[in-house]
Amino acid sequence: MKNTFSFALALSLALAALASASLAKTVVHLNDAQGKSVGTVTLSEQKSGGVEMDVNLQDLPPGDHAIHFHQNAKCEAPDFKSAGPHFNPDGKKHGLENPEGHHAGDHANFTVGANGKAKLKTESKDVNLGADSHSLFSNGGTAIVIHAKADDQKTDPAGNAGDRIACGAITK
Ligand SMILES: [Cu+2]
Ligand SMILES: [Zn+2]
Repeated sequence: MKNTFSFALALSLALAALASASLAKTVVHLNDAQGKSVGTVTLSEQKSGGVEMDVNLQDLPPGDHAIHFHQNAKCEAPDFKSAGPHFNPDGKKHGLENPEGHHAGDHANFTVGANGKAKLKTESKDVNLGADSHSLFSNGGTAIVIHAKADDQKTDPAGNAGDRIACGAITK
């Protein structure tokens, strides 16, 4: 009887732990160079590994833009250089098409519509919200940076993507 109870308790604790692990989620608030909010990217850890990115941005220049995870959770306007280089726990080179790549922080370009808005769901398989070296919370956190131009996906170290026009810190 006592054993059955302990087993049931252990099972429910394990299930509760599993449920909370699968719900790891964080909302990243992005600001532009003038310090104005341009919306959010909500990150959700996926059971299959990787992180889903629910992008909800506004007041950005229309067209294709690079989006990356950068190394530091520091977004100091106006140039956002404080965010550092691309998140790169494996010491690789830049670009999804680079044979020596790619940084874990690299990502496909996204498009801002004529109305200045971007609403999409995308995913990065190279990062997580856990505790290992690929966690976006590593070393005090990382940042999402949006650039003025598209990423060419091969030029090291940053894909010729131009100025950093928006930034949001990723911290616990
Ligand atoms: Cu970048
Ligand atoms: Zn890169």
